[in-house]
Amino acid sequence: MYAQMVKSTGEGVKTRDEMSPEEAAFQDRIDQDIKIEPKDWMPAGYRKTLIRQIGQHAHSEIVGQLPEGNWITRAPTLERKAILLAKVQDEAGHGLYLYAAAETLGVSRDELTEQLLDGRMKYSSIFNYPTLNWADMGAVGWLVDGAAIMNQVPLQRTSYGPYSRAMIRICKEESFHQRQGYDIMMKMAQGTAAQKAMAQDALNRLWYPSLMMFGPSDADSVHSAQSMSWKIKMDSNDELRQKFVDQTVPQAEYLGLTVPDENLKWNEEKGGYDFSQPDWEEFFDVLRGNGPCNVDRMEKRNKAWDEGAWVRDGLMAHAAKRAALKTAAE
Ligand code: BYC
Repeated sequence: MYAQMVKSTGEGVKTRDEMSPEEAAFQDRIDQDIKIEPKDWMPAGYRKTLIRQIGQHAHSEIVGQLPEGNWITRAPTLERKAILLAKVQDEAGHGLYLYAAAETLGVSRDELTEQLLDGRMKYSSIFNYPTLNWADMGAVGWLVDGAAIMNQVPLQRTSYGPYSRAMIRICKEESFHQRQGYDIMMKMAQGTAAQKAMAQDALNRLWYPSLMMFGPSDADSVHSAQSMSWKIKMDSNDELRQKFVDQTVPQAEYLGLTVPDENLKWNEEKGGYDFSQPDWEEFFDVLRGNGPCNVDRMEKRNKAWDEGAWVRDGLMAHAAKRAALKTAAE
């Protein structure tokens, strides 16, 4: 139902005949793979879609620090703690590159943050699920970062210059994140029976939420058609989900773990796996704020924002004083 509701708000893709000369020239540049830069003319819808997608992506990186940050103090060895700390710090960096990319479109980081905190902007559904034990750190790195890379590697070629350049660095770091997660899974899967059971349990709980990261099915995706014609998105939600399943199933087999899907089967004809879809009702319910951790995540972000107010105020006062001194000296 929610899918139908959001779908009805989607705008149709204009045909060439419906485009103004400016819009047609813009589409030509996109079709020729010429990057769009901040000072170039762009349709209002292109700017709006980018702000929504990049902003949502930035928020996901920042909120995504919470489920993993929760485990830094409980990592089993000093080495694992240092690796996890570095990964969580990387996510903060990703958020910052992405906020900076969004700022080139005329929206400030503070405005975006306020929209996240009052619920007007989304962040990835996956971060509304809890991380219950150490195996979840492995599964998050392997599956969640694995899904993130699957989505973000094509975005390195996205049409908006600052976004595509941010993606290049982010993807390099995500690749390390995915490897560290798989390494944790390997250790657990080859450990004691209890450790292997923890790894299997983490896979069982995080498999379907990871499939949801790619967004609703193509039939229910509101923005895909327009975003793909503007090359803001390079592949459809279902195409990326299929690639993710095809890449991840052999990795699970190598670990000796079982993907929790009775319908999972190699389909020779299509050259990929047949698999069960996630529970889309659950997905839309999480988007409405009813996931297991939505309330907690937003409380933590609001608290961090409120407690950081004195730092922002201090910086603004310092900047104002410097500006006043500069004016007085001129
Ligand atoms: N979660 O028309 P659709 C990461 C919303 S985390 C929440 O298909 P679109 C990482 C969608 O916004 C990964 N909402 O949308 C960080 C839309 O609602 P609105 C973050 C979702 O945008 C730390 C509605 O559903 N990656 O990297 O064309 C540690 C209809 O969907 C989700 C990105 O953000 C979802 N999963 O396609 C580890 C990548 N899916 O906005 C890892 C960039 C859909 O109209 N983003 N919705 O109210 C994208 O590629 C696209 O935005 C999506 C969705 C594929 C996610």
